[in-house]
Amino acid sequence: MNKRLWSIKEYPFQPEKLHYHETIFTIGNGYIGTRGSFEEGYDGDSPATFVHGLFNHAEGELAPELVNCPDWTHLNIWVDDTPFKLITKSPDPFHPPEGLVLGYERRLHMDIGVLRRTVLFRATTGNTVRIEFERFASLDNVHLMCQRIHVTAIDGTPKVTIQAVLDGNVTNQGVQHWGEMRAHQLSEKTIALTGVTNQAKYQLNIVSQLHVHHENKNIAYDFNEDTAFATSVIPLEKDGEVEFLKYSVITVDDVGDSPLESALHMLHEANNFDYELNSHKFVWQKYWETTDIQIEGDELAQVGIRFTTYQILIAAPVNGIDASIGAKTLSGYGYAGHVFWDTELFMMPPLTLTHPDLARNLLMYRYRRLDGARQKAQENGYEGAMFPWESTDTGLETTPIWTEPKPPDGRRIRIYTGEIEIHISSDIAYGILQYWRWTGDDKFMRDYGAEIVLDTAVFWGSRAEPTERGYEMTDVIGPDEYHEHVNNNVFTNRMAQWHLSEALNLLDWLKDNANDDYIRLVEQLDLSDERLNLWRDVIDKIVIPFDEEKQLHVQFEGFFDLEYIPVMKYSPRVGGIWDYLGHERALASQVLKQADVVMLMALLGEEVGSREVMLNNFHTYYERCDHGSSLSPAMHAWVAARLGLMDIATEMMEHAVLIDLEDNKGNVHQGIHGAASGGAWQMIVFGFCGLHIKDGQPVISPNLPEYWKSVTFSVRYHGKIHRFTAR
Ligand code: IFM
Repeated sequence: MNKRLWSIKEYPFQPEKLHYHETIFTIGNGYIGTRGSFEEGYDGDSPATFVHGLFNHAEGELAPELVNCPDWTHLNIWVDDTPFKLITKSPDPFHPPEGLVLGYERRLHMDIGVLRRTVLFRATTGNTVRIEFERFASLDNVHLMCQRIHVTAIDGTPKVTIQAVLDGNVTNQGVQHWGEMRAHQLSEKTIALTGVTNQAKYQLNIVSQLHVHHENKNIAYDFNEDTAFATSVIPLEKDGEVEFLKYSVITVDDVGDSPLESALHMLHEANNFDYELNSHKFVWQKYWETTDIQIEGDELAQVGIRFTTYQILIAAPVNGIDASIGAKTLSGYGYAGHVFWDTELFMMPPLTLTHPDLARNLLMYRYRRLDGARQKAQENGYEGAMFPWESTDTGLETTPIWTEPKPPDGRRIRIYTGEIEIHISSDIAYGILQYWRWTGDDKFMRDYGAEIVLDTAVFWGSRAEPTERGYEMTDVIGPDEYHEHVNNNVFTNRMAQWHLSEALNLLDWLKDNANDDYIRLVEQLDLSDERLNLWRDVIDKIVIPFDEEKQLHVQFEGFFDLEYIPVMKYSPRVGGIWDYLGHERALASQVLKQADVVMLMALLGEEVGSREVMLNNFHTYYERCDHGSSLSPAMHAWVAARLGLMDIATEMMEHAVLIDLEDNKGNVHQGIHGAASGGAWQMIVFGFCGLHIKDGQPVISPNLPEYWKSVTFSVRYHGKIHRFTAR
């Protein structure tokens, strides 16, 4: 295995990119995500551990957010009496430094989900040690987190002190979500914290043990109200070595009847680092067996796609965890951990096609929140289920209605997406139908999926406005969020039309194949003949704006009356064109934030129109799009590759696959762009390799970038693994 193509490295230490690396080096296991902050801390750092589903709405805040939990990685270290910190040069040239870092390397091993760091450190005494850090969040037991710290005396006979810390004094960048936080000693060797969030009342337990592999091992325990310490002091001989192990277990009040006891039990079971590491590696191997894409001829894209896929895999909740993946995964504070359409249309498809159990879990998250969607529909005067634009643990709409105040004048911008960005209900239906098509999981469809697809179809039937032109949907926001309060957005209307017709097909299938479920759902959702006729009428007559003369779709009515701005002129640039033109002007122009009509072509392919229409659509919207959203480049690459526009496809691919590694949106410090990560996988598999189902079998029709020699990947279709090599 070529390590270079399976890992991300920081060498030497780059303090100016501290927050970027904290995000990039996130580890996780589908239950927790922990940013790559240093064990010993660093001035201005932003450590965070998020647990799936642990949201809280603190008083005075605009919306609930994922709660930052106590940092299980935290360690204080001294060599002799010099605190171990990453100081790379002496602050005062005339005095010896207080400890000096002589060497540093950090590497994320994506093949096995392990973060390692090696530091060569000289204490004020002149004694020098090499410290090797290793951490992982076990994929074998997702409640378990393991650390190994190996210290070797390089020069002299240093005394090494390690203090394992559980510090309950944590906030979300100043916002307090913890109502109570208590440190305690749980058993002779176990330090523990128990916290309860101040609004949602989730109880979190985190328990840790420090183990020392050395003949002189000794550990002292100490506690104050919200912090617990386990401290060990080891005098090393010349060339001596010591290994410290810290095991931590996190449970929320979701594990059995007694989460604290479960935590303690799991902690007692974990006492062999190599055994835990091997069990963890074994699951990773299974993950990669089907998910990995091998690109021959492009090492940059190879590392890029492994990185984006790794990010999806560490964020995907494993079975039994009632959560979905937020827009920034579990890697940062961005979007407060909220779940958007990013999940079903961007992050889920790679899972649907490679690890359908993980995809199913995401769909179950939506199923369990159907009542929230029904409540939203009702509150807005509609029928059926209308999913929230931003979702958290409750399933209610949680989109904030204002942005945070922006400097310099503290202005806030009104956010309307929670009220009128309604396409998410079709996006979820698309995710379900795609899951069904690829897995053949009829049982899921009968028991859960159909209810979602049908009740969201009920919503569309009630949302479509009958007018003399047919049916319209006014006052919406499409995927391109630069344009608010628009009428008849093509993406929204066309996806609703597609959704309704899929719902009718599904009903036919249920009638023939699962009649009991058909009868149950018809009754429960009131799928009367009258309602189904309404759906048929909407399908026939919904307004899909189209310019007959130019043979192209019009993103929404009146779009081409807006100011035309040649977006390409403003390149190269990092952010969206908003940053240059300002909010008002961008809103009043034809500049698009992201793929909208292009996205529709990615999802529905040739159903959207003839090749001529597809090409007209692509060229028209591509030159107007500023990719202000990270969701955009991969979708453009996908569609361009299908249309054979290889220069554009290749350029967009390079942008998409390195969005986070190259920080080409400039905001990686806020977290990974989960949708862009999932989009990158789809861009390669569906776009460049042209994977599709033909005559009941998956097949490819590749159009690769010129310098790619081949792409190899696997997918599961109806339970069977198919391996493809595209050239
Ligand atoms: O869901 C996206 C949206 O399409 C664009 N703004 C960011 C959201 C979260 O990623």
